Amino acid sequence: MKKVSQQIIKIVVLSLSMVSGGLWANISADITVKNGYIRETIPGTVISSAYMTINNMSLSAVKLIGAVSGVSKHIEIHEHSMENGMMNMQQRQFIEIAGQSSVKLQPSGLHLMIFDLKSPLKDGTLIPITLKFATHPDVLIKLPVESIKRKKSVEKKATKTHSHHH
Ligand SMILES: [Cu+2]
Repeated sequence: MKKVSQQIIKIVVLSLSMVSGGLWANISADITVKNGYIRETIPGTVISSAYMTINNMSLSAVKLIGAVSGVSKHIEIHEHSMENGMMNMQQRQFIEIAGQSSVKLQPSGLHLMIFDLKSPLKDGTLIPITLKFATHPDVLIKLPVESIKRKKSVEKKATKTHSHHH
């Protein structure tokens, strides 16, 4: 009887930690994606970029080797870097995420570059993206489209309020 109740508690704790992972937490067995978003398309352009934190909870390293989505036939892994005081953007073949660690894709750093958008991405919509790994099953995530303006106000709010774990 004691064993059973302990197991139930474990399950409850596990599901609680998933919920507290955030509204846009995307769960697979050992890879989670948090704080993801896609930039709203700037009028007159057909590109966008996606940002997120990819957490690898397994003991071994995983390699993100690409991404696919219905909104575009062409998504690349990119990295911004400073070279001789100039901002440079380079394509990367993969992003390695060491065991039990995470990698942050963020403005002015690593990002997914989305080319040739079939239609403009609108603020507030959710875009499915499939992340491809070298030695791990695909991870399907859904990222909200956010305008630069709204992203800034959300960040402001987040620093003001404490997060509550229910
Ligand atoms: Cu880029």
